Amino acid sequence: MLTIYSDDHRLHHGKGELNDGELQPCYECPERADQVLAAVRQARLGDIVAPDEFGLEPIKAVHDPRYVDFLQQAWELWAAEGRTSDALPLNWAVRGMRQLEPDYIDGKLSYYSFDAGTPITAGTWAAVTTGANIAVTGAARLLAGDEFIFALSRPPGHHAARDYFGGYCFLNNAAIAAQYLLDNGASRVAILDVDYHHGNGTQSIFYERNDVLFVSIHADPRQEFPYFLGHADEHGKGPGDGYNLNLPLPWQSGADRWFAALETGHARVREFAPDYVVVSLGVDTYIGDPISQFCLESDDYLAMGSRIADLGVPLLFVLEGGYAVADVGTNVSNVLLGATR
Ligand code: 6XA
Ligand code: ZN
Repeated sequence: MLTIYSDDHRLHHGKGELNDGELQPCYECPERADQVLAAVRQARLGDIVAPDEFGLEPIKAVHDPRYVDFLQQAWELWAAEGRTSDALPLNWAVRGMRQLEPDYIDGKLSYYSFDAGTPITAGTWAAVTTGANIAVTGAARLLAGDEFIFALSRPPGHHAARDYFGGYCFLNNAAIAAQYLLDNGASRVAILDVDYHHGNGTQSIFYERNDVLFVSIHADPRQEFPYFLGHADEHGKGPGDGYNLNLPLPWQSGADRWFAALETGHARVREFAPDYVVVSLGVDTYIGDPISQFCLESDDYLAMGSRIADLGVPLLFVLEGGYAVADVGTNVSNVLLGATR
């Protein structure tokens, strides 16, 4: 296995997110990646290399160029107003309101987001573009013949859609990698999202396409963030009909229910016969996760990795969520260990 990693993730370090009615310290913090890196080293999972630079083209192949330009400028526009704290949006265009991009930075933040838990800081742009480069470097290595890559980056990506951020995510690293694979020779790519939360961004990006199969196992959106996407009856649209499979589970689901859902997803991926599988690897399904309500134990992640590797297709694991900082390294490295055995 090869891990792609850069210290640049530290450049994104939000001070706070709105949670339980208070501005609380961000769960999505640099220590997460530090722990995962330490665990990958300790488990001797193979070489760790720096990403290559791919510029904005692979990013703009997935995200609206106007959104990408906004992300690039957002901190500068915010700081120009004399603000030194993180940039956070405050209101959104709900039913009956108009979708027009405002001129003022506060309005732009609202227009290009869907929650108040995802601060933009001075270093966010540098961190998220490095994250995208990490994912694309992983994809390029698969195209060159590697079979098993881990893209170790943060912040995560699967909530980021074509033109909005939220859920701690700005650029959709898994989607960018999948599109890069398709643009460079692959015919079909499956994205298997095992994060506790539904990958609404990934689903929406590929919803009308049949060259990307999206399969997600997640907490039921009737109970859990992101609330407004991720139901079982969302199966794709037009040519994409049948190429989106949501497997929502109730709060308190443990290994029995989770692995039963994985079997359903596994069968669908095999039927699709992809050239590559991108795994959105969140371990916030862990019983000790501070923001989640599933009950997987650390040993279950070994079985998860092993069953995913049974797909028999080259794999790119992309780090998503997981906030039990003391255990996130063990849980992620267990998936990777399970997959390499
Ligand atoms: C909202 C919860 C954000 C969830 C982020 C995540 N405060 N997504 O882990 O996978
Ligand atoms: Zn998550």
